[in-house]
Amino acid sequence: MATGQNELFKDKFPTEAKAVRRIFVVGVITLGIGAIMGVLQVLHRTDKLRIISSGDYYTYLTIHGVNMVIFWAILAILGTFTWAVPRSLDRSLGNPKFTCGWIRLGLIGIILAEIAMFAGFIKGDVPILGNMQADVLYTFYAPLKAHPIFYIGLALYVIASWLAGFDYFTALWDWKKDNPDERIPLQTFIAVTTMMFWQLASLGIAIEVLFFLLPWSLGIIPQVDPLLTRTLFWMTGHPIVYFWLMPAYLAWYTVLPKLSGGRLFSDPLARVVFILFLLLSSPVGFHHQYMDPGVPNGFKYVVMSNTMFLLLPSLLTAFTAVASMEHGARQRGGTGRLGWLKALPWEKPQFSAMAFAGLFFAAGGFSGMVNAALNLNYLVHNTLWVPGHFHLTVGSAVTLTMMGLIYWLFPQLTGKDLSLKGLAMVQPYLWFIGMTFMSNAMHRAGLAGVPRRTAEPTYRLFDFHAVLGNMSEIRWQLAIGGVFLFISAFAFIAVLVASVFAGSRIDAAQHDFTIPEPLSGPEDGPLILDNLKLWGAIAVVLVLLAYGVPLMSWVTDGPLQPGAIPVRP
Ligand code: HEM
Ligand SMILES: [Cu+2]
Repeated sequence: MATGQNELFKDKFPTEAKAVRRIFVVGVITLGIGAIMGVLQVLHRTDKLRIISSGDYYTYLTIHGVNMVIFWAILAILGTFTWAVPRSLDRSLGNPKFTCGWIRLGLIGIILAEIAMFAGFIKGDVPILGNMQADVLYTFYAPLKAHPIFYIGLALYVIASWLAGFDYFTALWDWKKDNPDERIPLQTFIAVTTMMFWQLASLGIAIEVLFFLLPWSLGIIPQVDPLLTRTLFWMTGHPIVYFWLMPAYLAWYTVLPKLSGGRLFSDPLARVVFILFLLLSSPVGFHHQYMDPGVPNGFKYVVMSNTMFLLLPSLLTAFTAVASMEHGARQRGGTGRLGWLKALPWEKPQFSAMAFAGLFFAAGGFSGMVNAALNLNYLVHNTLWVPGHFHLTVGSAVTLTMMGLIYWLFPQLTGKDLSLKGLAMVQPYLWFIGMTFMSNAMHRAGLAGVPRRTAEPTYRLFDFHAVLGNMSEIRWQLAIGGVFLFISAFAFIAVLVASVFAGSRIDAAQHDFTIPEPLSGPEDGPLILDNLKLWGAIAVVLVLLAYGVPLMSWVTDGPLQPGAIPVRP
């Protein structure tokens, strides 16, 4: 199941290792771009350092959001899976040209979208291309409109991610032919179920961009329906948050137990979790539309109940991750009810980053329950509470886990050791301090009604009391937290750059990068868990039920109504 005890991934699978390195290099660059925009934004809105103009705020915010969650987070997924699938199947992906092709396509998409976003800083028209900008925020739905190049770039990028999925599917098919009676290795199971729900869920965004936003931006159709395009956006926009989380889950289920010195608690439980995500994450996108007038309240209530079911796989994950860590700590000599925590390798950034990520995820889960509750959502909707929530989840649970995973994978992908070890050791701690300040302050500011997505959240020289503390103190915490995060992000980048250029060669014989077998293996769970066709079919039916009803009624009440304005170009 695993690569040979002492053989590095890069020696066993040179083509895949090169692909993973490329994906991670681009991902880390986009993380750096995002971090620069992030710190400028936070200092601007808190009135601590104003070197950008408020008029450009949406340009910064779009570049920040898109680079962080559409580029960095998704590249993290593709890099992780491109490593995990060949590693766990113990065979090459099989078609290097295809792999190289989707990576190039994705890169072209990124470059096009970046050009359109950065053009937002240019005042006036660009020769030939006209008024170029993409100040549309990372949710990019109508009525904000971007230059066509932005939508074309995103479309190519999404297509590249689909092709990546097919790359993993075909590897699994080929493996199955040779191993008809074996259980699918866990890492491949995770990658494949994840790509299945992503392909299903991203149909929403694909339809939105190709049939509505792009033709509208090109001037082919005069207008689009905001409610319809928002719905299509959130059909993808909710499952995408689980898509972002999956490489972190993969790391928590398969790498974290090893880093803690133990073994995964239960493989079948992990499979159940990923099947639940496949089934449940797509039909609940409407919970982002609790405030949309065109969606009936009773329907919103049903969506809320479905959303709450999604807590189950997350709670199962919390249980399994902690149980595996405790098992590891006890193997290392840890004792006591909580005393075992001291026996964990907190000095290793690979471990500490993932452990802090898990803590942030637990906190993010709680604020997420508030977002998901229909009545509480009215209180926090579009306030700074919401960025407070997702900086804990995608901004920390995913980002920190990926930092830890990249530290761990670095020697296996390059044959070199990490340099600047002291800096690497403190880097996750800097993130931990920064995010504790920033997200806590964001949540509290949100409770006090401070809006998100604005350069001027309050009048100058005007202070008011929040639920706890006051505005000027909250703003200081935001600014200090943001600066720590920025330093941490660049410490991570500095460690990687230094290691690429100055890392010493490792002796593979001295290292063990294998992943131990779980305490309870796949054979302890029923075979039906591996029936991906069945789960995929149920997922499709659930999406049809969730989206079919509202879409049908909009069509019959709208264009198909007698006397309605005909659809015209
Ligand atoms: C370098 C550290 C970071 C800082 C200082 C930072 C700061 C901020 C601030 C202050 C906002 C809210 C701005 C507003 O609503 O007016 C924001 C928004 C956002 N951040 Fe971050 N952030 C950081 C890292 C991240 C990471 C790692 C992610 C995800 C992987 C992320 C994803 C987002 C997204 C998606 C938005 C919303 C953009 C929008 O509203 O369209 N950020 N960030
Ligand atoms: Cu959601």
